[in-house]
Amino acid sequence: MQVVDPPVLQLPFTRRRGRLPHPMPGPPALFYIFAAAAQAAVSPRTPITVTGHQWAPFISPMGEPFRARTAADDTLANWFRQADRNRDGLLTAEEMVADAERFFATLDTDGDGQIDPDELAQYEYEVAPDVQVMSTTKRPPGSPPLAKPKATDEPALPPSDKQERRERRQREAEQEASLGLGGALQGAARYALLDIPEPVAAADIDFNRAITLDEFKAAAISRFTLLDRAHQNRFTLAQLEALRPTPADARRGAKRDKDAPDTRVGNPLPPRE
Ligand SMILES: [Ca+2]
Ligand SMILES: [Ca+2]
Repeated sequence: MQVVDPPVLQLPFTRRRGRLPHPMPGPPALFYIFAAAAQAAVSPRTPITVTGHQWAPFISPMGEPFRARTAADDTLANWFRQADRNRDGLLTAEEMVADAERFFATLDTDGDGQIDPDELAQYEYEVAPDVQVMSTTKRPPGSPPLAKPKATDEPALPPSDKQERRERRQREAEQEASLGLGGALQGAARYALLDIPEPVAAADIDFNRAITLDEFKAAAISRFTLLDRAHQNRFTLAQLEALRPTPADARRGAKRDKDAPDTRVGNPLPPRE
């Protein structure tokens, strides 16, 4: 079964970065396909489709989502085993670069050697809508749904006031999230080992809104260095497991102790040459 996020919560990175090269419907106009209703949801204008997923994916250091098919699926291990090409249980920088190269080829759909803005939009809307900042944080595979929030003691409001208040909260939450306030992890960082909300766009070192293979490979090396905390030029799956964010880290609105050291690993941009 698939579930979708409320359309109003979609705040993709690409729309915030500037105008797209072709007209694209705003989030409220987007089509959301439920597995059961896929056949019915067809538009003659073929808008971009955002597909919701029930469970949290694992998002690889380069931004590739790995989704659980069953509650027992270990999505981090699935990525690790795929990237560990010689199957020695260790991931090296070379293997991580090779993995980045493979994923890059799937994103560069027109094969011109760079991820263009429209290909970036395709990544953010279709490949990994989970990276969108205001999308609802998914629960780990197999975990039970969260209990519904308790009814508050607030007096019942007329529908218009309620709506106004909801919209105001929504605006405040969006603003807080876009400013990185609140301490909760953002976008892909909720499901990843590194604190990089949009791992593909973050590889655009020269900010020209296109990501070349060289930029993507440089990002892979930089991210490998961040993950290689023991400085052994390799790491194991067990070492990565320890870096996974907990559901509490990922919860929107979760507050961090202001005096606590920030143990999240970030700094997504490789050094300039
Ligand atoms: Ca290996
Ligand atoms: Ca391209």
